[in-house]
Amino acid sequence: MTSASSSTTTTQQHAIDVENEHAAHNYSPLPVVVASGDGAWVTDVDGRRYLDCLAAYSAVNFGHSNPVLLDAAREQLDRITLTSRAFHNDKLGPFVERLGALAGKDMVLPMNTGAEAVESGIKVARAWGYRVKGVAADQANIIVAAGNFHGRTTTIVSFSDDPVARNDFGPFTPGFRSVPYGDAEALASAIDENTVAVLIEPIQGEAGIIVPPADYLPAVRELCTVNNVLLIADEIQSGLGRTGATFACDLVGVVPDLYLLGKALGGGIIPVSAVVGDSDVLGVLRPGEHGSTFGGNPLAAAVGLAVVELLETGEMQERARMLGARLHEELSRLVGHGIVAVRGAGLWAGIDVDPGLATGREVCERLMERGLLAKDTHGSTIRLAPPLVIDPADVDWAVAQLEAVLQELRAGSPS
Ligand code: IF1
Repeated sequence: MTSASSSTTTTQQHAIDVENEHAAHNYSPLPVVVASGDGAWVTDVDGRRYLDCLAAYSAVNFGHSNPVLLDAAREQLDRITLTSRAFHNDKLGPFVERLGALAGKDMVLPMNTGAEAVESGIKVARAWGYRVKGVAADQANIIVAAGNFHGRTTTIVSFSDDPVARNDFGPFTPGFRSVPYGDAEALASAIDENTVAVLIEPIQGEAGIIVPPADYLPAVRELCTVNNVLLIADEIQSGLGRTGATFACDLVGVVPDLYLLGKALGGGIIPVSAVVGDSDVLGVLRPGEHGSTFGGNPLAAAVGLAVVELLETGEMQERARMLGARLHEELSRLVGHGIVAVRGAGLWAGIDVDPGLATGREVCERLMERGLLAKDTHGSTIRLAPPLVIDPADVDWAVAQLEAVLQELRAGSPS
């Protein structure tokens, strides 16, 4: 039995057992059963509180039960929630107009999940390649980066290099080339006349919050421009305030041709995703070629518009910048004391635990015992990505819990 589950109560264990018996086993959650949330904190079925330092993989950037977003959702719930795109609805226009403006673009393709935004970006890039760039039929290729995470569909896992994400899910979709992340020369050699797009995370999330060298994305932008190739930035996790800017691309002054957005765009309430670009690219889509029953629905648009309004003030980005600086400064003190390296930007940190000390999972279990929820990745890395509404004192408290767990582990004491 793990140290974490030793404190699992009967109420928790019952909920876990029912879920395990009837939900497919595609996850291995920490043994905590969350029942409610407010801001950066959640409460379990026994009334214990935890600081949520995962924020649903950044889908809850603006906090649990954000009152402004809930009000927007409630107001729309009482009017109309779903119309389909067979008709117009009075919320979609304002949403796409304001989201486009936030990104400095004039067109938005509304979808639901992140994977759908990625799939949509791929389809748009291919159609643009054939119809605008003049690539011969079915010859288009798209360049991606090693270590990428863009979602779970069969096409997207086709260009993943994570065996767990791909094995036994073939045959795979052709038309993708993978190059090392952070290496502009490798990318330059991979481009040919049939390259229609480079699809990239400005900061790689699943790979362990990998921040590329500062000159990398500008070099990729330049290569794309010179070779008439679309730059598609997957900002599904890095965008919408997380890194201290509206988009992670802003941190290095890069403007992609297409932004892929998701997660926080739905305010932690419903899935809302989008491809955002200019009409010379997104305008290639013609009626009937692409769509979604739920994409652009009035409830999604109302929540998405409220999210855009939150971001228009710049307040959330500023919080992420200020508190992120504090988080990274505090974390850097732990390097050499059980922590090997810390990476990230804004309120987003990838922390490599000394593999001789513990696995990332073990650290997360001990953090959970202390009332902090975080998630491991790739064995020894843990990620912190609290809601941007987190109190400054809670940032310090989170680092103090990590420090305490490291001390326990170094002393070899049980939790
Ligand atoms: C899972 C990670 C995070 C994403 C980027 C597209 C998508 C994601 C950059 C797809 C999704 C997720 C989904 C979740 C775990 C997760 C994740 F650990 F795998 F890397 F966030 F850190 N682009 N990320 O990060 O969006 O279709 O899920 O809405 O799949 O278990 P989605």
